[in-house]
Amino acid sequence: MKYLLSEAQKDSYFQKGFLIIENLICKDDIRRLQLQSELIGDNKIDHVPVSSTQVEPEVNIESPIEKNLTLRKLYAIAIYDQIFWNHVVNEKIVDVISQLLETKDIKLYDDQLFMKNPEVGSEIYWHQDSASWTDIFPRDLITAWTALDDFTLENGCLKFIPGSHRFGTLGLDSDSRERKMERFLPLLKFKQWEIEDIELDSGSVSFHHSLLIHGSGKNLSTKRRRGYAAHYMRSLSWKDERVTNAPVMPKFCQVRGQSYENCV
Ligand SMILES: O=C(O)CCC(=O)C(=O)O
Repeated sequence: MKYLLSEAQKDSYFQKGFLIIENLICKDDIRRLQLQSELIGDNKIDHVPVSSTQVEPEVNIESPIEKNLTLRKLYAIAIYDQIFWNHVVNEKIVDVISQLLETKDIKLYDDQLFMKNPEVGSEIYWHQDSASWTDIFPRDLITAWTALDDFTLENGCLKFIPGSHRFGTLGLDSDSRERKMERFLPLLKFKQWEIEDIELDSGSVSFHHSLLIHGSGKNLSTKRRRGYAAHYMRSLSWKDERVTNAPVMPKFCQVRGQSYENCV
């Protein structure tokens, strides 16, 4: 193992549902990811298919904003792009995941590059990731979320509700915003549900549990706020085929260790 967590870091993750490691990724690697995200975001390379792109929901088609600035996010890109795949298998990140999941057998569930463009970069409302990834059990996947830019309150940094992962699945992702409010708001009123804003320097990585309630603000700055989220799970996780509302995913890729029969 290249990167060993202290007992205090592990305890903090289990208590709070997230762990921040500052400056985990070296400047050269971040620069490479920044350049590649601009090329992909500006549609200058063609190995990432259009099916991997999602446009901001509230963008007016008549708007004078250039098309590449309307991109909300790209997903499932590491399977097409070597630079992002190299990041997914970055030893330091996978070492952390391995210690937090307490296994050496790890697969990638999915990955997402959040572009959060200026002006149109929208808020991401409170949610739990496992409420969308309904068919994967156990519901303890971990997202390694790498800051490609500096993250501030102004440009819409991540927001976490520490400890919320310990309360199970609290609302389905398909719930309306009002319904989610109904479910989450009573929780937010307790003192222990204070919101933590996660301001980060580029190169820092935030690891969060798939049941942690989180979101991010609107981008009120004049520049893109790019964050790359890779979602990891145990190779021993299983997919419940009876679940009908789960996203259709490409084949899950092995990141470290081995795979198991009848598992993901
Ligand atoms: O980057 C963001 O703004 C939100 C990220 C997020 O919700 C996630 O990675 O699960």
